[in-house]
Amino acid sequence: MLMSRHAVTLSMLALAVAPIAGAASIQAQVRDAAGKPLADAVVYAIAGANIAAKARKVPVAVEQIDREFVPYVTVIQVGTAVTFPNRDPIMHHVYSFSPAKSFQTKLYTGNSPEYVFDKPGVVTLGCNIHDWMIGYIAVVPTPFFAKTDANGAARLPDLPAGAYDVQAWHPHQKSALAPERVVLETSSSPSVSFTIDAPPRKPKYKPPLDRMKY
Ligand SMILES: [Cu+2]
Repeated sequence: MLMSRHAVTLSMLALAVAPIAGAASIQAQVRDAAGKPLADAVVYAIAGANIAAKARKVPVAVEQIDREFVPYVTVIQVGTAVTFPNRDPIMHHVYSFSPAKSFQTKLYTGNSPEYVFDKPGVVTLGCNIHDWMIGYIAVVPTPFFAKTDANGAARLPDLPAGAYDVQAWHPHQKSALAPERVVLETSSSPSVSFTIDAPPRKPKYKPPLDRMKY
């Protein structure tokens, strides 16, 4: 009697943890044309039709710090809300003319309004006051995304088994890449690598702060 009750409890526990234990992941390595690790590349996986994908729409902030957008590259799922907090003691005027999301927040300090990015695509951010300020938001139609670190590495965790098209993008890329087809077994963790011909950022002239009007 006691043993069978114990057995039931254990099997229920096994069921409850099964989806996490069985999840797969993808390790991505991105390099530039010279073979060097490429940071700030976006890697995302488009799931096959029969894969249940939970939305990942945690609101994000793209800050302005020391007259730069931080982070330089942001990746979000379509439908995510974004704010643009200005942490500087001077005003910024953030805008985008990109088709995926066009908006502007006129001269302000502190918090900005919240904008929902409801279309996939690349959004280029600028500031009307500070010509050199530039940032990017990649709006992707999937909850499975990551950004490469300084070693050019990115990991897509907690993926249900199935087929995916894995895509890489970088704001400096000279041409678009073809996706890599990856078929994930339960608990597997395959690696994919991408080479993106993306020259380093060439920052525009940024005048010293004491010469600025704003
Ligand atoms: Cu500015």
